[in-house]
Amino acid sequence: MAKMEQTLVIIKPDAVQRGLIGEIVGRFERRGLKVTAMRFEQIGRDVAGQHYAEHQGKPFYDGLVDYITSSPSVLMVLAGPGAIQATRNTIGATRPVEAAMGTIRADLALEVGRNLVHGSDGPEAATREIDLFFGDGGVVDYERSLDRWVLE
Ligand code: IDP
Ligand code: MG
Repeated sequence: MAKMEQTLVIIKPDAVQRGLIGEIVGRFERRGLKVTAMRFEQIGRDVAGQHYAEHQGKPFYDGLVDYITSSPSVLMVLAGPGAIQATRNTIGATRPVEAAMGTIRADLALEVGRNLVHGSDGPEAATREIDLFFGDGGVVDYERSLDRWVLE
């Protein structure tokens, strides 16, 4: 079995406004990923700046912060074997027109600046992002009774 991991997902403001929360959460759930934290919140500019620090100075940065803070998001932690890569693959490539069919971005989005969902891009980012959004608590460790049918 791949290494057990946790990853941070943001269902971004465009997905919330378009009524796609259930569709997106459902895809992660059906894949077998376990929800270990979930919160509904409008992200502030300060936290957005910390979250997207690696993109500071890029031409799209100001627009990105405007976008992610424009309306509420759903913040989630997902757990499972290889959860970071599994989540990224479920989301699809950054540019929706280049994303593989069957991914969230290919199926439901067109523009890079309206690409619906965020997933941590590696173990270091996952740790940092989970701490940024859930450092004060909210991640719940629990047994899921169906796990023996999902995990070897
Ligand atoms: P990722 O979300 O697939 O990890 P990143 O390269 O980390 O992609 O970029 C973070 C977010 O910034 C993207 O999801 C997208 O919303 C936005 N973004 C990235 N590149 C562009 C761009 O060229 N124009 C507008 N927005 C962009
Ligand atoms: Mg990224």
